[in-house]
Amino acid sequence: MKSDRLIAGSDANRGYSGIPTFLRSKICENLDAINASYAVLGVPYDEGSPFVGGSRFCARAVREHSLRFGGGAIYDIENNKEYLRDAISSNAITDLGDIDITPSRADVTMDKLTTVIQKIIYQGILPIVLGGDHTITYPVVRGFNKPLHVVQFDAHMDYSKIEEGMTYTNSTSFRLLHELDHVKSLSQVGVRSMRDQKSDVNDALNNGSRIIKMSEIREKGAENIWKHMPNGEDCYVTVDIDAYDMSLVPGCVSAEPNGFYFDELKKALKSLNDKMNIVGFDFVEVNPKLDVGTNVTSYLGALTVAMFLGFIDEKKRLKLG
Ligand SMILES: [Mn+2]
Repeated sequence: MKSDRLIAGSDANRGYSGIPTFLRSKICENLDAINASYAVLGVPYDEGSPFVGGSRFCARAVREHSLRFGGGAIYDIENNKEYLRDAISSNAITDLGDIDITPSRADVTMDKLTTVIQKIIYQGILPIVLGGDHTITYPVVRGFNKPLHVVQFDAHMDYSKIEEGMTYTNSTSFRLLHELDHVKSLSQVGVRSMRDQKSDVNDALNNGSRIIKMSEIREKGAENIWKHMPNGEDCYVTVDIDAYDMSLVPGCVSAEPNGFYFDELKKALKSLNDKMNIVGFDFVEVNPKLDVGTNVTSYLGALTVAMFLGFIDEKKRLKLG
């Protein structure tokens, strides 16, 4: 360690110092010339939350807690692997900052989000989108121009009918997304909330959704739930923090019991990445204002995002040889 260093910059190794970009990646301000393999984008939007707002601070909190992974890699002692070391040192990850929210104009904000996603995709870069609430997944997936499968990790269906013109909410996102022509399939994993409506579940099933309940995950094992997915095809993944068990996520307004434990979600993400070609993912619904003092929910979010990106990056590097 250098002792003559004056400023904790991009090589800072203390979680509380430095400017919080995701994993201390470099900021890119020119959307039309992104020089990276992975682009992190924040969407500080929570106007789609019908109960307690505050998830607009999710992206910022996840970035902050990502700084706690010092040492230039994500190390997993379980398999003695370092993830993302080359990606971090070669600046393969960049941080685009946040969508410029237009308050009370969800239509405008979500159009901006779709436009930015299109720009990222056009350059062959994999987007990593940090919410915000779960509204954001529909405008993100709308920005993809090729057929893909969507996997949603969530305690809830988010499949409500559009009522009173409320298009962009976190409970309608997957009904809208499922109607997109290029969405080849929707898998809804970990759904268990007893606040969901039977009619919405029926609609999703009738539209071809594959709902994978916790009972099925525990019976088969989290790594054995993807038999219905066609090998190697493009897949977009969205992780709602409330997929995790209520006991793990005090900073989430919609937490539910009987959810994923960390090792289960880890296995599910790893095996999904092994089987499919992941073309992008988002992470949503941490509400730092509700969290406990240590902000464990934001930390779990940063860990989940960094870990999943690590799996994706490892597979890409192995392919390249
Ligand atoms: Mn959700």
